[in-house]
Amino acid sequence: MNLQVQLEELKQSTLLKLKEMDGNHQKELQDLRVAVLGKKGSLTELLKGLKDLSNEERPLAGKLVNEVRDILTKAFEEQAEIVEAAVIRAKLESESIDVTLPGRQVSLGNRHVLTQTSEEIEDIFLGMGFQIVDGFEVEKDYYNFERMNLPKDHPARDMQDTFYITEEILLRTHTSPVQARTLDQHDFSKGPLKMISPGRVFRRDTDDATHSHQFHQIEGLVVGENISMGDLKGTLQMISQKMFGAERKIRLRPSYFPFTEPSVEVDVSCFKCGGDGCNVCKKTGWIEILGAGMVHPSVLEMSGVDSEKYSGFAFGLGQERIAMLRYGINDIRGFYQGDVRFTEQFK
Ligand code: FA5
Repeated sequence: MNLQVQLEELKQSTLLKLKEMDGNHQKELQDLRVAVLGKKGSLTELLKGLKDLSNEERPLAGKLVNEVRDILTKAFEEQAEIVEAAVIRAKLESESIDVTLPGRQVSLGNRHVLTQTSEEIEDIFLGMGFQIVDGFEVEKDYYNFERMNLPKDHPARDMQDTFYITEEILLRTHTSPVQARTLDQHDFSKGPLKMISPGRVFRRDTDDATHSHQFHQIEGLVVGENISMGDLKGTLQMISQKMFGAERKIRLRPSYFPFTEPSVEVDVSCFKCGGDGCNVCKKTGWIEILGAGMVHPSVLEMSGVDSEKYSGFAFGLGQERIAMLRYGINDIRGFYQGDVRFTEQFK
């Protein structure tokens, strides 16, 4: 058969088949493309016939083959678009969307109650012109004890045994070492020092409802000229009222810390029994929340601060105890267990 006729037949029959293809013929369309335009397809076969033609006939026939290939390639592309659109249309028609269905609930986390408590306390102090200072959880024995007036053989070290990294490096037992580090840096010619420092501390304590071997404190330190015990009491009273409301009472007990003189321990009336005595407050009616006192002159002198000219007060409060009092949490271990039934309550 004449090549020209064969080409025309191939073109017509392919265009006819293409026209009949719809959304159900994606695979057939692909197969037909391979069968006609592919490496071993019909058009390629016809192309091979060119070699049998005379020199005069060959250019014209070659042109014809190219024309048919272009027409068919374009037709395949157009039909592929039609088929694809039909597939999408069918899919859209078969899927019905119920716009009245409620959306899927996204579960959002929240900041830990200890973080919230710490931020609230920080806000109160920022409002009073305090700066917030960071300390080191892994601290030198020197800052944790010696600079706090607790030399190597001091018996009060026994109250704060801890985890040692080496003989000289330990996990800090309180946030008080930040006092010494900040005093070392402060330039008193520019005004008094007023800082707080929140952070994690560690002790060799036995865990129970109100004690943990790892907990959080906020250190406070004010040093300047003419700072007195009255300033300390006023500051503590203000914080207690802001945190616990007017109905909760506080009491100051004489106490002992080697780095303050005089020293006090501050208790708040028990949130559970209101002061009658229960298992949470160990039948005393009070829960201790912080230790405080007037900065010991030796602590000032060790930082090169003239203790004749400057005086100050310091305090260290337990963040967990504050949160327990505020939210009526009766077991400190809840803070660290990561149970969502606990954490979700503080959204
Ligand atoms: C101190 O740690 C002193 N550095 C506080 C201080 C600072 C006194 C500045 C004077 C001047 P104390 O060991 O009492 O003191 O601890 C302070 C607070 O941390 C306590 O009142 C209590 O609220 C909390 N606390 C102590 N031990 C634990 C524990 N094992 N678990 C949870 N909270 C604790």
